[in-house]
Amino acid sequence: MLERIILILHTNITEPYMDREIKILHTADTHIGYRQYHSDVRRQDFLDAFSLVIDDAIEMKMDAVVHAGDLFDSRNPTLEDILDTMNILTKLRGADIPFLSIVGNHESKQHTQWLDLFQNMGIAIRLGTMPYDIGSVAVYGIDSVAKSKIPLFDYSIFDGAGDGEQSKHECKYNLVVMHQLMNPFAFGEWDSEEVIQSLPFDVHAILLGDYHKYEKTTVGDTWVTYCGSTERNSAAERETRSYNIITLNDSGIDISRRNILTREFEFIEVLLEDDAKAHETIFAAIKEHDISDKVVFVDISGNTDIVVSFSEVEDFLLKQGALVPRIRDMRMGDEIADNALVSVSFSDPDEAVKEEIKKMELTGAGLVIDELVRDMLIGKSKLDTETEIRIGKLIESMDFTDPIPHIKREAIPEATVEKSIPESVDEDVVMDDSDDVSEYDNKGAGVDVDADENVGEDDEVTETKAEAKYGTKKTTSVPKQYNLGDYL
Ligand SMILES: [Mn+2]
Repeated sequence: MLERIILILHTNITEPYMDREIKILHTADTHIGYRQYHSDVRRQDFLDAFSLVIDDAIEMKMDAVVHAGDLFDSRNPTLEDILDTMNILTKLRGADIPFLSIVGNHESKQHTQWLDLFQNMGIAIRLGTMPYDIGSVAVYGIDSVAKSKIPLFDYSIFDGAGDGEQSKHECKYNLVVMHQLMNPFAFGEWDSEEVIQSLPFDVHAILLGDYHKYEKTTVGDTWVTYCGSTERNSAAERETRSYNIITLNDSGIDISRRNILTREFEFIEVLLEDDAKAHETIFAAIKEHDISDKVVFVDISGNTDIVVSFSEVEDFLLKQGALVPRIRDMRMGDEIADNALVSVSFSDPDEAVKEEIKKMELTGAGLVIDELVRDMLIGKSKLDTETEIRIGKLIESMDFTDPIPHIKREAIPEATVEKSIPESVDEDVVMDDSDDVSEYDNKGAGVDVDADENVGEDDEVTETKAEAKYGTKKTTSVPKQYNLGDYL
């Protein structure tokens, strides 16, 4: 005890007094641009949650806002996402509150980061190895490090660029902002103790992002805390969302949590008994809840033989005012209905329809989409995702070295086969895959080519026949540019 008092006295004597108390708002994982459940309203919700946090920071006259990564949900946010974010950050700057941030795993680009753009515009500061001082508080940052690179992390980058910058530093408190899963929490991948021991300065608090749930603990004398995400990124994030207020003064560091009001998620559990009338039971259960404007999960358990039309339940939820209707068939295991491909089987009355569809001579992709649209087990809200997955698989399974996938090779005269392989095919495919995020857009475009694809096919047939007719003269012409749609 006496030792402790002496230590406190010692601390107060050798470390500088703070001329004022410092208050920092710690937030993270705002995931702006996330169109959860393909809903534009949910995209706006994520933006609104961030805006609300910034409004609070202004109202409470914070000395700084620290954002511990994943400002954006993707490394390629839309221009709308970027503009909306800029407007919020500009509002914060208008109140003279600095926005200090690091790069999270979701938004991380190859070289220059979105944060660099915002820093250039004067609406954000990218934290790093050189401290950013707020009064007597120094703030450092470490961008998200991939799990495999953690053992290789070089702490010497903090050695003050060799001129003893850090040792001259006279701040009372040093904070480190990171976007990682840290020990001592159970899910940890990087040891807080190691970080604290390895950095060439005392670490008084590690302010974290990445884990979306609020957590707070101490490692030795150092605080280690997650503020939690600002919106629910999944149904698993059931707790009220929050941010942290870090208060630093001469008597120490206090970390308190403040809740954020976000859109409500409602969970409705329905047990289907052996003799249950499925839909009546489910509708009755839904009616017991206020689901207006909420994201609603109906979790079905019980007898596996009872057939449920997901799209009918979805329609009912929408009619009752739900914003997003989600049905999870727990009988197939939690979340399976959300993710797994549902096997398609047509009952007898549908055979006639099937025959008619055959006559339409749809392509492979066309058939896949047709099946999905007709599948009663797939809710309307899941059509986009399912189509993406199925068409994606179709594309993966395709051999793009084959020049004309819809026509049997034997039909093409031998001599022209090699020459008719256009080099541009591979480039097209590579281009489509090179950009992770717009991949969806490209796939969407790919899906949308039904009308064009027969034309492309016909053109190719004509060309090939012409080549056969006119021999080598014709084959020197510019190779045809292929679109992904030509293959679908
Ligand atoms: Mn995140």
